[in-house]
Order: sequence, then C-alpha cells, then structure tokens
Amino acid sequence: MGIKLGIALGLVGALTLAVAPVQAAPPPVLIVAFTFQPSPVTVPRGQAVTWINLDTAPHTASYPVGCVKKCKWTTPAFGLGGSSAVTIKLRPGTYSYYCKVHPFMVAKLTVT
Ligand SMILES: [Cu+2]
Repeated sequence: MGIKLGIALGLVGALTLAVAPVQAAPPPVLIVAFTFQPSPVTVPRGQAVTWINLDTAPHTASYPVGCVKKCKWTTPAFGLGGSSAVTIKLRPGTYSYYCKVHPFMVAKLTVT
C-alpha cells in the first residue's frame, strides 16, 4: 500500500468515526389494542420517541400520568395510522406516561 493511499484511507476512517451516531434512535412505540408496545421503551436522553397508532380509537402519549393541561410533554390525540414524536429531555431513569383519552393506558419509558 502506498503512503498516499494509506493517508487517504486514514482520513476516510477518521471522517467515518466523526459522523457515526453515538446512540441509535429508539424503535417506534406501537399503540395496539389500547396498549403501548414496547413498555418500557428505552430512549437515550435528547432523542425522540415516535408513537404510531394502530387502533381506530384516538390516543395520546402524555407525561406525567394524570396530567391534563399542564403536561411536561404530550402528543396531540392522533387516530388510526397516525404518528407523533416527542424529544425526551428527562434525566436518565424510568418514567410512567399515559394516554389522556384513556387514562387506564399507562406505560413506561426508560431514559438512558
Ligand atoms: Cu388512548
């Protein structure tokens, strides 16, 4: 291998490292039969979680459980086939969130 080629490959390697994501985005949470799947969903702090509704009923994902107007975060209500994303800024830990339309729908989210 020539010196120039070696330098070029080294540069490519450095650039690849520079642009590689530190942590992969979490998988979407599917809302199916009035449940959030998976629960808990794991999300690195600062990343977005996307919820996809596969029910005919409208749902939200809202935090904290029981919040109505003063939620720390919430999606709007969205119906069948709809989706909504929230960037999670909570500190690392495990939290419960819920659906404002169906308060019995409670699930967990783990921030790393
Ligand atoms: Cu709901």
